[in-house]
Amino acid sequence: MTLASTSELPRPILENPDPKALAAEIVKALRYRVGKDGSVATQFDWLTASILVVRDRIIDHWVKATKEAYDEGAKRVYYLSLEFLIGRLMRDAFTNLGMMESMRDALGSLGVELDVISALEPDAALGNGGLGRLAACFMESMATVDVPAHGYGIRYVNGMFRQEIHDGWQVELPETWLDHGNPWEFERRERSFEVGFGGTVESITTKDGRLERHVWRPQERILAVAYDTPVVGWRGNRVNTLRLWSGMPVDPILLDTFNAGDHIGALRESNKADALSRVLYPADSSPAGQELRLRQEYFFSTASLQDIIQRHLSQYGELHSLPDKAAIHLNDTHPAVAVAELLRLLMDVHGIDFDAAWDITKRTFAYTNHTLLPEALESWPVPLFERLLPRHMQIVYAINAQILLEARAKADFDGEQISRISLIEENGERRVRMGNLAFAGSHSINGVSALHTELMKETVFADLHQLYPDRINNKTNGITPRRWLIQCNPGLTGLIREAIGDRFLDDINALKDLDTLADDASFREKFAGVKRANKERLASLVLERQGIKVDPSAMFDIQIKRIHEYKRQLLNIIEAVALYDQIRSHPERDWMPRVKFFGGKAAPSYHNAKLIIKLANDVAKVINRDPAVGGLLKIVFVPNYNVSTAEIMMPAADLSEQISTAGMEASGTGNMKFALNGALTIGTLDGANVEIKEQVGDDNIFIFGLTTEEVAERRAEGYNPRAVIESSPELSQALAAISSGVFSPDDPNRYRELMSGLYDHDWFMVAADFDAYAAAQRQVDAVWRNSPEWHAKAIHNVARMGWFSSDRTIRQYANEIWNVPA
Ligand code: B1N
Repeated sequence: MTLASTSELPRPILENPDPKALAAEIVKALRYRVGKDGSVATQFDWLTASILVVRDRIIDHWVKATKEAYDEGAKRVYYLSLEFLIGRLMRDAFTNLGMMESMRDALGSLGVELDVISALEPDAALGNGGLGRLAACFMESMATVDVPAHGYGIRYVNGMFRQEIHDGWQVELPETWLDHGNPWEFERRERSFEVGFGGTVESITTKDGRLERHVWRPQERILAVAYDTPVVGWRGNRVNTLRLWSGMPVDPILLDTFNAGDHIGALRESNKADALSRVLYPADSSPAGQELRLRQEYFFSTASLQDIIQRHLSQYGELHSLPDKAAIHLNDTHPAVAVAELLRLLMDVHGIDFDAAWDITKRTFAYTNHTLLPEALESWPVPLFERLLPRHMQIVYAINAQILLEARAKADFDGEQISRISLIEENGERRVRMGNLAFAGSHSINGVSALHTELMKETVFADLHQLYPDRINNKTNGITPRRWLIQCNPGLTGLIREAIGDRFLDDINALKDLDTLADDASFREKFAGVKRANKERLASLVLERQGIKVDPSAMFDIQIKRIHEYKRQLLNIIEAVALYDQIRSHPERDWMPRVKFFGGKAAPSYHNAKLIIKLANDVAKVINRDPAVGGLLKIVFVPNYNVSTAEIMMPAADLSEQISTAGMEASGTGNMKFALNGALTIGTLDGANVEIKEQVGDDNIFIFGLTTEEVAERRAEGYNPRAVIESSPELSQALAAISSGVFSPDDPNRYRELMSGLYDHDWFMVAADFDAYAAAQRQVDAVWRNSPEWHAKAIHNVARMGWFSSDRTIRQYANEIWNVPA
């Protein structure tokens, strides 16, 4: 697929290599490494050859960086994450090594189009949403600010599912990103570790009957094999490693079983190993409570720890210095079992006593919390935990005894507080609380925005915070400006370079120099021209993929993120219905044309989220076809929203929808991507929106709705949504229309329950915020009508978003949590 691409950079960012020499390298790689001649090569072959050429350059930096860290005895950061949503890697590598233009020319001279082959690279979609994408931005920023780091995760064969929309409904299809091989990765068979499950624990005693140590004898054993991908930072400064584990059977085939005629049974081990790294759980902000998930969590945690320990021992010969040389970061509670596993390895394998091992553990680990949603807090039934990880269960009890002792020693802790900090939940079914385990085992626990961190202290971790008041700290999320400005928005990057020079490429805060240009009419026009070109690119994508024609001069109003009730796509859709009603009733008014874009995946088991996708599509069908609307309002649901689609949509947005119920979105990072690319935000005072408002200024953002405190008050005083709805004619009409089947004539009752849910409980306060949201939207229209004013505000947004670079975030982690130079 070729898109009318926006103008590329006017001049190379770095010294570009000679295109002639590059072309020769590409041809050589094609011949000797892909094994093809130019005359028979497919577009995929050219892609592979191009990746191999840039990869060679990366490897030189990689070897150097790894060796330097070793020689200097530098402290390393280990980022444990069940998700890395990295997307495509080739353009990113070209950008960071400053060879985009040379590669374009080199390929061009061979009759190959860079844009065509780069669109063939599959997205590495090893994550669900913000949490996984944050891990990817962090990996790039750690390389950029020169922190020696390894990311550790799972090499899922099937990443995030591919979403198709059939008759308005989401259909999930497996994503097979490895089908054409993966030229970025290196299999490291020699780096493999055993992973055990089940079995028994033996206590070994000395002759005089003293307990010497515990030995876990697992019933199942599986191998974790490493696959390494180099992660290159800006200007190739440093290259770090993303190490993903793949499951392998210890015995690929049980020959005895096979020979006895049980051919399927002979593959039992192989299938079990396979299952571990087969598929990413497609649930965002909700735990997948199945046994396989706990197995995945333990699988990658133990493999990573064994690897870290082996590296440390080979360099330092003992483990007491581990906290000085290794900072292990837990990305949410998904790797929290690592706390118990490190203790086990230190005690049972390396003979360190509990007190010393516990001290090493706490000084080594740090943990980031990403959500307060009660249903998203991980906990595992004790019987399941005990069956899969019997030794870890004992260790969890030992840790629990330790922290309960510390809590009782604090005079002011009552029984209820004690029961809340316990690692074991006792009401009803007994469960292991992974958040409490991660907290207890870490010296630092951070939230991902200022508001979220305060709420952590007041809610889920209130008691643990009282017990350990120095541990909770804030690290507001960030995004890498390489991918989310320079690479995805070459038009804007070129304009900025022309206007303020290149300093911002290395110091993103230099974007501030744009501030004064907001008053410069000719700059504003150029800025508008870039936005227009980006909107044309999105318009042609939507035309090509979906056959929908949209007008690039209309306001592009975009909400792209996972579909979740707390994110309130429903509020946006209902407002669109109300607007539709208004346009039809008052066609004489001066309406500003808008296109509302939606995109996002619903967890396959999340009924209401799937219904919301269907509703967006149903509403789109009616509105888009109604001649009475005359193109003033269009709705587009973009299927299969992913990192690559985001790279096209972020630069094309005029308005960014960040409208979660206050207190529920921990941070958000899409909000940052939009604003950095010159969209204005309409949003609630939630997550990082609060800090975006502080940075861009109150005049350059549209804030509406209840605050976190007000949401809590309304709920406490017995919120009555029915009364609210009845007092808002616009809202009542919109809900009545949806409920009565105006948008679902084929099944008039389709949305009845979804709507009655709003009348009866409306947990997410859609009704309470509706009028304020609609009013804010009309204010958006008023500003949009004054185009110079709109663009001045947009320019202020770009100028003031530098603080949200993940380089800033990573420097804070480095200085305040990991204690490594950055
Ligand atoms: O993490 C992002 C934040 O910007 C978002 O606000 C937050 O919603 C997101 C279980 C999660 N929190 N929790 C998850 C993902 C997968 C899963 O299985 C929970 N994702 C977030 C980055 O901080």
